[in-house]
Amino acid sequence: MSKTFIMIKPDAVRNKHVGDIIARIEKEGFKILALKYTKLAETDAKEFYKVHKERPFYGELCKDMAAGPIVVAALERENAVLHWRDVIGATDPKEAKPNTIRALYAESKGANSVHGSDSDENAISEITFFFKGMELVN
Ligand code: IDP
Ligand code: MG
Repeated sequence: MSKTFIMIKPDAVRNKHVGDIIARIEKEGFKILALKYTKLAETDAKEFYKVHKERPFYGELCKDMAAGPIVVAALERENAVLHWRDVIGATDPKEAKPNTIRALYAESKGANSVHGSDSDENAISEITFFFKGMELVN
């Protein structure tokens, strides 16, 4: 078993896809270890996405991520990081495979509905970023 961190981004919350995406999480066999509805301050978005700070879209990305409420969760499953990346699809919804979350719900490459950790190591640090001091359910 391994863990991943996922976020339902402001565009998907605004477009009322929270229920669909949580249903998909359960259908894909993930166990929910922690779940929170919250909103990022722009400074927190900058910290969360700091690996992208040299990229041209960084400013817009951080503004968009702080533009409205989000849902964040820590999930557990066999091969959690890679399985969730498969379920969400390519960054650009135009390139995402049919029935992936981004193909179904994303508005654009920036407003692409969901986040998923890219490694086991980043999963742990992203879970800590949002759930520090909180015991994960087991
Ligand atoms: P990922 O979310 O598929 O892992 P990353 O390359 O890690 O993609 O980029 C982080 C986020 O930055 C993306 O999910 C998307 O919201 C945004 N982003 C990435 N590339 C672009 C772009 O070319 N234009 C606008 N936003 C982008
Ligand atoms: Mg990424």
